[in-house]
Amino acid sequence: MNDAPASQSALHAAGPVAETLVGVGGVLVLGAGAIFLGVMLLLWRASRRAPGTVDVRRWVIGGGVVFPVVVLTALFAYSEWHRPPWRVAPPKDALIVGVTAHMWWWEVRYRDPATGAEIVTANEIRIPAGRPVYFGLGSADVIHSFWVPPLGGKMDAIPGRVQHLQLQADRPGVWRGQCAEYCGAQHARMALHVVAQTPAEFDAWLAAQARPAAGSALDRGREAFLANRCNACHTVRGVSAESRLGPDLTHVGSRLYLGAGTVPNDAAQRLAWVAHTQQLKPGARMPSSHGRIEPAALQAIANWLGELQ
Ligand code: HEC
Ligand SMILES: [Cu+2]
Repeated sequence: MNDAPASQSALHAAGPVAETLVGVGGVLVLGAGAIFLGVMLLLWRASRRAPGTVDVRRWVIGGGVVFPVVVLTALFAYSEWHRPPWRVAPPKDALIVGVTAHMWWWEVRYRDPATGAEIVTANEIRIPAGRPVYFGLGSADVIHSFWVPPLGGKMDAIPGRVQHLQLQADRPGVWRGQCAEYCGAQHARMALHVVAQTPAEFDAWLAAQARPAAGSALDRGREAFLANRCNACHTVRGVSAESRLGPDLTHVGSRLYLGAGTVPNDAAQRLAWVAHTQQLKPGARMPSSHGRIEPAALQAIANWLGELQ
């Protein structure tokens, strides 16, 4: 993985669905530009003609009715023809990923191909390059919208419904996505990252995610995590699985960012996130721990989170 900031540009397509959208968008922009120029030209000509010499009826019917009907019908047919596949059934070779939007983070679910067990993670979606990925999108609270512009289209996540979206990355890389439907105070900090890997790397990653948390029960950080009831909201498989109010932290140390793209996941930011959550992401549904948990225990928790690879 390189260190360049992950692209969120809809113009730099990294997969077939996004390429189609860029192509259709280009045709629409060129067509609109040509029509705009044509209208300006007519306006210029009209301004130079004497009043009363224009056949108004002909222009209103031709330019105001016939022309738009022909152009819009053609555009409709063209864009329908190129519409990305939003079919209800996933293609046979697709990877299926469940995504549930929360205020203001993304819960991500896979099936372990070996056991069929559910694997839960958050805010970072790893996918194998070159294979279609079929998303089932839901929401736990309000309407959100799932959008990773370099990889494909956008789809709303609506409470009480499962929506579908298919994306594909042509090559390994990291791309940024963003909630695209205003959903409250921290809508802007509701990003996600898609990491496309080679199929072998992806399989190894998925197998690692399926395992329970690493580390020993004697770890000070683990003790402090439980003693301070972080597990009232967070699951760490193999340690505590009481709640899913917050992101699953079983392998949080392996993720690129914390807080849905709010801070990079390094040692200093892990401590800062737990201590000063409300400063980094005001309104986030997790309390700051600064002043509530003594510094040594906080440091131990942050170190332990880093070890949850
Ligand atoms: C009241 C529920 C609640 C409690 C208690 C809580 N958290 Fe959280 N935590 C959340 C929520 C919700 C998020 C997601 C915040 C966001 O990004 O908007 C979160 C996010 C996180 C993240 C970032 C995960 C990621 O992948 O982005 C870490 C790490 C974390 N919490 C650690 C802790 C620790 C350590 C404690 C105990 C000191 C704790 N949390 C207590 C609800 C809680
Ligand atoms: Cu949003």
